[in-house]
Amino acid sequence: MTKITKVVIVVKKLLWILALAATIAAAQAGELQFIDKWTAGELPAYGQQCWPLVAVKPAGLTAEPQYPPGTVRYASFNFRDDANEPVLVVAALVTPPDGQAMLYVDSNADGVLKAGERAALATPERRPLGFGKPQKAVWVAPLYKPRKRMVAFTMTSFELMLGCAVRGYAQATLPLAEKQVRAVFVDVNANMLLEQFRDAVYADVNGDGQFDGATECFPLVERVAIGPAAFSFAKWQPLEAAEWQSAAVGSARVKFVIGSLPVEPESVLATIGSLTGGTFQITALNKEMELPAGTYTAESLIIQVPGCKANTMTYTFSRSGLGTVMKVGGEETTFDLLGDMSAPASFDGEPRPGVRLSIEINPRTSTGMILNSESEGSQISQRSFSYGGATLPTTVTLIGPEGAELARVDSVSPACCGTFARCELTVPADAKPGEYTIKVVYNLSLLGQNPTGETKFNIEE
Ligand SMILES: [Ca+2]
Ligand SMILES: [Ca+2]
Ligand SMILES: [Ca+2]
Repeated sequence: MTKITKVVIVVKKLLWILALAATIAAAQAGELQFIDKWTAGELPAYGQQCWPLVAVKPAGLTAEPQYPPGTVRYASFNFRDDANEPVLVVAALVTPPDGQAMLYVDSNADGVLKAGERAALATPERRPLGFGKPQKAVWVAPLYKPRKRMVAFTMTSFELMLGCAVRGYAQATLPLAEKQVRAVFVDVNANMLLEQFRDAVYADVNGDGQFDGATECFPLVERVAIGPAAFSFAKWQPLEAAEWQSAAVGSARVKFVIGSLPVEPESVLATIGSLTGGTFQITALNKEMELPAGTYTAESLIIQVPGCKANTMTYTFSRSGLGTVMKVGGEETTFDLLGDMSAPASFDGEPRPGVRLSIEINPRTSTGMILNSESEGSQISQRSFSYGGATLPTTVTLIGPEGAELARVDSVSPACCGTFARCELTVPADAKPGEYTIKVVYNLSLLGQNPTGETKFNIEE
């Protein structure tokens, strides 16, 4: 980060502290010093979390006060400190047979709820703007870990969850063209960290002093394009010390490839999503195309390759969770849509000697997509079979504690290309206690890949 950027943030922080001092001076006597407004200018600038209310006492809660008579239910809130370590805060909601519920919050996160940690009912001006239904009670309580904060709580509509709102934002100025523009980084998920894919940046692009939620709000990703400029953010950072850098603007030429493909595909249709909005379609591999600078993910891929018996095999992938992202505008000029694939397996059933385990395999690309279907023939709808029948050379084996192969898949039905997603494996009746491994080698040789996966389980004495 440049010196100028740092100076701007420091100056802004000083201004903010001055503004805060004025607010504190105006606040009622006895008001905690860290009470802040729930807005940054016109912007409701707090994040929200919701956690289920449960009857079971949370682990880590070691002592409780003598509650008034009523039903006690608990919720645990997860915040993060500057090292991204979780800080759990427990709340107990006591509902008397008739009357207003009471909330206790472990403000100092020491695992001890004290009678003095009973949260106050919020006065109308202490309620975060737009938080909770107007007819519902809102409580406020201080939080000392991971940082001093005022936190508001309310029950969700169905009374099954406790919602929490934490004031969480950092102010900054961002250089857009020749102007300095006011910006606010908001901790949307209220965990006290600024994180990519979770939090947001508001920038007053048109300089009217307001933050327009539709056009001036940007998801916080590694590279955020705002108006004529772009900024990069770390994966996560403490909200209190939010930093950013200027990033490349404009567009760049990139090439989409599947490095493992042994042959020319018959056809390709890939959808690439930009993290700042919009999608692009790729219909050819190894061909340069121009994309606006930004961060992209592979959203889906349908690829047809020559199969055995002169048939065409169609493989369909779609996004499931995060994976490698593509950054256009940096050094990178190619993006492998599949990358190195893996074949994680999961199983149903209690692993015991003699038990038949039902195993599911989900071949996964390093770009965060899973293999949804493989079908034979040129029309996907024509002869689609979910992962085909089962046979070798995809192998699923059970490896014993001493490293010996103890079993192979039981249910096999031959299929041309030898791939499958589900199978059954029997744990030998004489299996000894120890650690066992289900080992998968998945056959995707038509795509030039043989992804593997391992799942371990223990058989107890
Ligand atoms: Ca406590
Ligand atoms: Ca956050
Ligand atoms: Ca504006």
